[in-house]
Amino acid sequence: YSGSDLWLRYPPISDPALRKRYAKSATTVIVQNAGKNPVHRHTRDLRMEPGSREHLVATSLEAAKDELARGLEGLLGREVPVSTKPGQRVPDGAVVVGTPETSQLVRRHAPSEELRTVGDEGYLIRSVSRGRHDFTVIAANTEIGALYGTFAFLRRMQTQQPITGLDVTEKPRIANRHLNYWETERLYAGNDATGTGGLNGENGAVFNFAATGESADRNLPVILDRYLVVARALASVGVNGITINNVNADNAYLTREYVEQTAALADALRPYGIRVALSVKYTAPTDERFAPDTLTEDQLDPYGAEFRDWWHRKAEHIRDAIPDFTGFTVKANSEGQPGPQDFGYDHGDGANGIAAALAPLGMTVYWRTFVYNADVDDDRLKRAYLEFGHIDDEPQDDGSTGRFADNVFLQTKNGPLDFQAREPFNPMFGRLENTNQALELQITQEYTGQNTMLCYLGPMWQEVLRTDTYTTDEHGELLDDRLVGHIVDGTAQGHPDTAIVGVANLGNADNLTGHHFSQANLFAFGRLAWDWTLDSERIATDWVRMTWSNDDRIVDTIVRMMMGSWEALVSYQTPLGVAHQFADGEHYEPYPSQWFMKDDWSPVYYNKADSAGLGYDRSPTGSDFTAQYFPTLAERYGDIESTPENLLMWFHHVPWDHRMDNGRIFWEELVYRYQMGVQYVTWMRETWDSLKPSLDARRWAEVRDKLVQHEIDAADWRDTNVEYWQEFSGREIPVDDGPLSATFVVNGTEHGGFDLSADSYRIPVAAGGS
Ligand code: BDP
Repeated sequence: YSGSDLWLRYPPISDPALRKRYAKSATTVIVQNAGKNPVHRHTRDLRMEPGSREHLVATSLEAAKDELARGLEGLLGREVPVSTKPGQRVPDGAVVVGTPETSQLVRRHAPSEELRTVGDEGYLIRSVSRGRHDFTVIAANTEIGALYGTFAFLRRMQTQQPITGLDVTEKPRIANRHLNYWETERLYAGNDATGTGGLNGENGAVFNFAATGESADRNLPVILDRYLVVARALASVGVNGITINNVNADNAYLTREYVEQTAALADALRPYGIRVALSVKYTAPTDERFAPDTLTEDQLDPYGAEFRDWWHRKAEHIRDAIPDFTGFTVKANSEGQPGPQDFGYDHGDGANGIAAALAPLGMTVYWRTFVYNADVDDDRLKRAYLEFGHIDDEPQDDGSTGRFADNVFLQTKNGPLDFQAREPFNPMFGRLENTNQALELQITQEYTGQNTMLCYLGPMWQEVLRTDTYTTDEHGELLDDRLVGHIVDGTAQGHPDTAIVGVANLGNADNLTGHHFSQANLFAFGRLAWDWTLDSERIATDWVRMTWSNDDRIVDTIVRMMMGSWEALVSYQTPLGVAHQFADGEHYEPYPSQWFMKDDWSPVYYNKADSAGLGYDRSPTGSDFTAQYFPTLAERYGDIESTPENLLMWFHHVPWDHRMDNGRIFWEELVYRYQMGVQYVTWMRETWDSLKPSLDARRWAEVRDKLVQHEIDAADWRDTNVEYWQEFSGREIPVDDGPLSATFVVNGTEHGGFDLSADSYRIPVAAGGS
């Protein structure tokens, strides 16, 4: 088995008693009027690749019906009759899916006052008894809500929970749950790059219209099986949008030819509730390929009619092909991308200019805040707040505060640097109060082991979302419910529109993400985007049950591997708050001694290693970045004694003999952390070996190969760093009195004697963390 179905594999339930119980409660599928309201389709001749397994659906209810049929057949090991007729009789054990509009059974059995509470995307699942008949109703106000409910019902079976006595109501906490899709530029998901060029002339992208050699026939794209697997999987966790091209945008995506292609993709994704957006370059209006419809640089005035009309025309053209197009993602004045500052305007002017062009079309601008400039700042981390904070604070003529338009989201990475394995949260969350903010997380593992290292990111996102911003009001009083999650879900600041964005990791590998365990990160992103209060271990457990096995022993073992894997990676790559120690370019290997092109692209800029110690002083004695946080955290992070140890070097230049909480000196703890991290990987490899008899051969072997390489590369991180730090610390490699079962080599000398007992492997998961 290749893993190509992600978590929607539906293998037969092996426990016969359970299978029988489930079969009794899932005898028939009833989805009345499933094909009644076909979603818009722009491309007349949308078709699947020859010999494909999936087929195109025209409505979300059809998708729900097909999914139930597919899922039940797989799980129960037999076909289950499906009915779409508007008949009255509900057989015992039926599963009824629909909306009040499509189904009189839903009208009868799903109380409308309850349905009202679940909104546009929520659902209720309820067990109903009528005389001798028991059945299940999955009801929603919209077809997409009904599809989400269907996946939730199937998930209960996939994870072997009860499907009787149900009274479930669910709705998402965040409205826009989007992916940004980067694989077109960087192939972190380890895709097969040997295929033919795709839409964008790149290899390895999940959406690759030319993959079947039909490039001559570009306006009649073929939908590959995997697009629909991805669409189903994303719908199953509630992802409802995707920006399909890289943030370093290519204007080609705005040409007629590309829009046609994108429209075909949008047609295929639409029944699954997934809407499409595009990344654009701020200066696109000057691109010659749009001639004669181009502007001069002088006309790039975001308040001018030419600029706004140009963007309006482009958006309108896209809207004609993609009526539910969501809008544009913009990376401006960031890493060499052009932006309003090049023409004497600021981010507010630029974002609002495009937003004004989109507003009449109901579209949104996702304006990224990933800006930095080491030439003007002593600390790159300060830039975003310096450029965006004052615009958010600006008094307006109408008496309101904040200049950004209502249809602008500022899209901000979780941490102030750049998707490092551990960062404190970005102070933009909380500090900005009057602007819609989208949280950007990186699902693709650019800095977290790419497709080689097993690193489950659920605990990291949980840590970010549950971190307290310690927001105070104008009198300096602490406010309740000001975790990062409350800012993002709109409850803290009363924003009506909310968004979370994951930089996705989908490619054309058989298993779609390169590493089988990277699938878990996509799954976890979707679940947390839907409900950020979910526990990452619960999510991991669901994923393992849906993907690998329902055997409790196996589930426990794999979940245990996953839960410590992120903290382990932090430990062997960048422990105790040191960051960005990567070799230039591909961001996988260590190179702590490197100076690369620019200060703030260089490991030495971040580690500041010297004979006194290690780490970046961002306290009031250093760059004073800490002042961007609210007072409680500014104080806590400003003082080395109160800074959480996992962020020590983020905020301080830590003396080599600084005393840690456990009594060790900093140097010893540092080396110990590197070693612990590697030991965890060794433990994962050994543990995985023990699962060989219990798992399917191909996937087991593929993960085993990854773990072997993972262990080698983790040891390289440890040795390279410890060796380099030792040049500055001048101290011996510490050992302790534990049983000797592993050694490591630094400067040609073997070191060992760390406590390798099982407990030391269990790196605690820091929930609530920084
Ligand atoms: C960095 C990536 C780069 C992205 C950039 C961004 O290395 O490819 O373009 O982030 O977020 O981490 O814009």
